[in-house]
Parts: sequence; C-alpha cells; structure tokens
Amino acid sequence: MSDKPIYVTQPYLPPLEEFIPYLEQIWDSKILTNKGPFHQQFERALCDYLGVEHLALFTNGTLALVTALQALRITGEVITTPYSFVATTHALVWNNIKPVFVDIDPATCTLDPDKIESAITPQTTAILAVHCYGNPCAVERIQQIADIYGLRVIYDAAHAFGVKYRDESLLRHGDLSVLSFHATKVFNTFEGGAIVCPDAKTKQRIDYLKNFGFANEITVMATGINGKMSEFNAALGLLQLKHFQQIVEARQKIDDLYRYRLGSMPGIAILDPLPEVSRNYAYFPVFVQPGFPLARDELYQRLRDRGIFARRYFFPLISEFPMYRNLSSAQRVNLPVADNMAREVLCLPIYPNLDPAMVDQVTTEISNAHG
Ligand code: T4K
Repeated sequence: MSDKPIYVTQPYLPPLEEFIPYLEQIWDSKILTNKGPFHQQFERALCDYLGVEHLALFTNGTLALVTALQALRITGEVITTPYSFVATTHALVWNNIKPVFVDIDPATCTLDPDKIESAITPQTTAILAVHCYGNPCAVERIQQIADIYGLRVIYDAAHAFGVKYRDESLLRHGDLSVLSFHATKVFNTFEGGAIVCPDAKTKQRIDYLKNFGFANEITVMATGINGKMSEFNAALGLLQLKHFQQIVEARQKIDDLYRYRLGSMPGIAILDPLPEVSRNYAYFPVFVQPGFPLARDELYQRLRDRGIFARRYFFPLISEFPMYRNLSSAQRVNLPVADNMAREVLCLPIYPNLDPAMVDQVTTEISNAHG
C-alpha cells in the first residue's frame, strides 16, 4: 500500500524561482493578454522547437479543435475515431457537424485506414484523426484517401507534442494539427493549446477567429470566439520548453522499466514501439486480456484499493455516450477493435518525477494478482 496516492500523471513544474523573473516582467508591463510579448515569443519558440512553419496559441485544446474546424469551414459529415477523449467528437458537434465513427487499428489505437473509404458519403468533407497516446496515425494512407476524395485532414495531436515521424515533426502532416497543453499532458502550460498550420494565410484566419474575428480595432472579419492564451500561460510555456528534453528522458526511463517488468507477464499486452517514430512517452497503456486472472475493472479496483490510480483511457468509447450512441456508425458491430480495446485498457502512472520504486510497486501489485 502506497503512503501517498500514485496518480496516472502529475504535471511537470519548473523550479518556481525560475518562473519569478517572467512574472516580474508581466507585473511591470501590465500586459496580461491579447497577443502580448510572451505570447509572441512563445509562438516563435514553439515553431522553432517543433520544426513547424506556423502555429497559433489557444487557451485550451478543445477551443483549438473547435476553431480548427471553423478555420477550414468544415461542414456535413466528418470521419473520426471513437477511441479518444470526448472533446474530439464534441468539437465536431459544436460546429453542427455529424461525426461518423470508424474503427481503429489495434497496433496504434488510431483510425484504421482500411475502414475509412467505406464510411465516406457525399456529405463527407474531412477526416478528424487522433494520434492516440502519441502514436502517429497512418498519415500517408490517410492523406492518399483524402486526396482521392477531396477531403481535408485535421489531426487531434493533443497527445503528440514533440513526436517525430521519419525524422520530422508529426505535426507537419494533414491540413491542421491541434495540440493541448493541459496540466495532464507531456508539455503543460496549466491550460493551453495550439493549432499548427502550414501557411501564413490560414494562420491569419485562425488568429482572427480566436480573437472574436477582429482584424483591427473596428473590423470584424468572422464570427470568432475568445480562444486567446494569456501572458501567464505563454510565459510558463517558454520556461517549460527549456525543460522538455529532460521531461522526455525521464519519461523514457519509466517506459523502459514498465516494459522490462511487464513485457512477458501473461495476460498483459503492451503496444510495441513503432518504427521510425521518436516518441514522447505520454501514456503507458496496458491491455488486460483473458490470460490475466482478473478482469480489467477488477485490476483497476485492486490498484485503487492500494492507492494506485491508473485510468481507463479511453473507456467508455465516445460512441457509447448518450449524445452519440444512436448514430448508426456508433453501433458496436461497426467498432469491434475499439470496443475490445476500451474494455481492456488501463493507463498506468507515468510522469517525470515518478520514483522507479513506485513503478516497481505498480508492477508488483499487477504481478501479485497472478497469486
Ligand atoms: N483531444 C484529446 C485526444 C485529449 O486527450 C484532450 C484532453 C483534448 C482533446 C482536449 O484538450 P484540453 O481542452 O483539455 O486542452 C484529462 C484531462 O482533463 C484532459 O485534458 C485530457 N485530454 C484527458 C485525457 O485527461 P481527466 O478527467 O482524466 O483528468 P483528471 O482531472 O482526472 O486528471 C488525471 C490525474 O492527473 C488526476 O488524478 C491527478 C493528476 N492531475 C490532474 C490535474 C488536472 C494533477 O496532478 N494536477 C492537475 O492539475 O481528463
């Protein structure tokens, strides 16, 4: 039994004294928001760090998703995954778009490209895919399908900060990618998010949209919203960026340790690292299968009883929630892989300050279930 609860994650915070000078600047300037100096610096620093052309900061990932769909004027039906955080699908409905759920690939937990074409109808305008757990979607296949059918591609990259695919940023794929800097993410600014886009014109439209549609003091270009990131969050982001490499290295050690301890445990399945991917170690999902003596929920409860708060990301499937379950694409027969994975998944604690002794404790508790 752990003295202190072990949560699925714990936000990384830089040493407080390093943040004070940033706060002093904000207190001096009295510029708190509306594209202040830290906001501008952070946008540039993120583009450089991530290796992308343009990026617009947001107050959170959900508003960034909602705005990304607005920016591309997406309508009608959008193909998406049921295996994600509910914000992915809610963003469609906030834009009066009908979600069409398609099953996932068990190797990555991302949209199965082989299942996309049969879900396309004359109303389909886009694909909204999720780089789940930081695993890249089948980006080339998805782009091929999108090109054939004239669809736009938006990636919910909330889990994919810093992930590289074939030696370049994963965020360079698709028409837009959306990041989350929420407290529970690998890179956090307390709350925050961003849209990554390839061209200056789209970036400008997104900048109008996130600022009520204002182009200047008296001109409103679009029915925008308030999605702006504050100077506090932007300043924190600038500082967090300096620590990010160390955050990833610490996470990698935890990931290695879990793989070593659980890799050959009967009834526990782990996703294999993908070739040509430089990972961010955002989550450590395991899948509790029939060879394990406990059902997934029994293991979840057993760990909780011992102060270990693993989480069932992503259970229930989004398609099971009351506002979605009546859609024909939400029927379980349409989503057998996602349905199965949602019933088996348990995300184990992983964060930079997680003591290896605690990882041992988690894996010992799992192994003890074997009796
Ligand atoms: N798309 C995807 C694929 C996403 O995963 C998300 C967010 C979004 C879009 C939307 O992005 P944002 O609008 O959030 O920027 C959490 C997060 O709230 C959510 O951001 C995240 N996905 C989702 C996967 O997980 P909960 O309800 O599980 O969070 P919560 O509060 O239970 O936190 C989990 C654990 O983390 C706690 O047990 C303790 C620890 N924690 C949490 C917070 C908030 C801390 O130690 N400190 C904290 O401040 O949803």
